[in-house]
Amino acid sequence: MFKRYLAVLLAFAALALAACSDQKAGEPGAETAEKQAEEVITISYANFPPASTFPCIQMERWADEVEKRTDGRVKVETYPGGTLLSAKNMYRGVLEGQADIGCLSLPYYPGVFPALLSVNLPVGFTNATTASLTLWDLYSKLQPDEMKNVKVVTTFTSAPSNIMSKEPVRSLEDLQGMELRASGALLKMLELMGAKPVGMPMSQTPEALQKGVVKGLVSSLEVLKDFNFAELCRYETITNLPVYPFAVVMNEDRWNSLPDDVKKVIDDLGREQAEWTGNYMDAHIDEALEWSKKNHQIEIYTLSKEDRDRIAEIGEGIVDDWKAEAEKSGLDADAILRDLMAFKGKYEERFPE
Ligand code: 3IO
Repeated sequence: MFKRYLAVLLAFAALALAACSDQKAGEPGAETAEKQAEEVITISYANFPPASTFPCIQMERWADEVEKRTDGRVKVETYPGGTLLSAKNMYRGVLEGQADIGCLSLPYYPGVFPALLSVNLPVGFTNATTASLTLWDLYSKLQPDEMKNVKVVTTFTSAPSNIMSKEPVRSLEDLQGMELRASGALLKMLELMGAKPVGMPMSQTPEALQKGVVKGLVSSLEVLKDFNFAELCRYETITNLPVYPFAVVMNEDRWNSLPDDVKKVIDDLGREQAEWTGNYMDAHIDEALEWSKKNHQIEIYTLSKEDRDRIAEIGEGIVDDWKAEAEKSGLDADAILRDLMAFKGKYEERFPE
């Protein structure tokens, strides 16, 4: 009896020893590296507008590309429509790690991103591809302090902004006192043009239009289809006002925790994604306008030379205001504008209107 007990005990001891020595015998790094390679890394990505809109279309494209290029080792969980973070909570939520990645419309954060908000100025961008690549190049060159607490994954912009309204705006005269939703530099511009600008994120605009809090909005025209704004805003006025710059940012600790090969996949995608999104936006605007004409019989107006000159004059003042603000933040505003215009010029040649 005792002998048998001893035998079992010895067998267990032998097994335990074998297990120990096994672990010691193996190369210590190899097993963990192998495990890491098998482990799926899940990254959460928050976005504020509905899934059908361009910031979310580009998010799904980026997620697919990252999953493909890492052979499925990275899984990106996307949260459109403010289901994880709302427009105004996005930046804080990423800094605090509630989401790994978040999509920021920079004009929603006055004073927070002074250098990159130069791309929100009335400098005459004619398409989203040019503006998106200009923003990416400007970010890459400046590496501004305002982004030092996050990893910038990509950047892009909307297309130039135009007026979409419930009542026709055929001239600046028609605009007087009209409540229009906008954000960023457009607020001051619209005020000087005689409108009554109301600042709010795009995600709150459908309700504001429904309730009559605003009589229209100022943004890129693809929203006529993607939010079905064409139903309420049948009148569109071409103004070629500023684009909205966006940055997709990642929590810095989360970024630092990623393996080098995954970091490389994400880094390699940054500029490509900016161009992809610009292309998507520019093509989608044409499609959305066709759809809106067909389904809601929208009317499109252009302004007189006189009104356009007046808007250009107002725009110069807006640039001066930004310069003063940027200099207060310790930035070399003239140098930033010079870089911005140089990148813009380069891409305009490659992507003419
Ligand atoms: C925008 C924002 C969210 C969804 C679709 C959009 N199209 C253009 C914009 C830019 C804009 O107006 C904004 O508020 O960021």
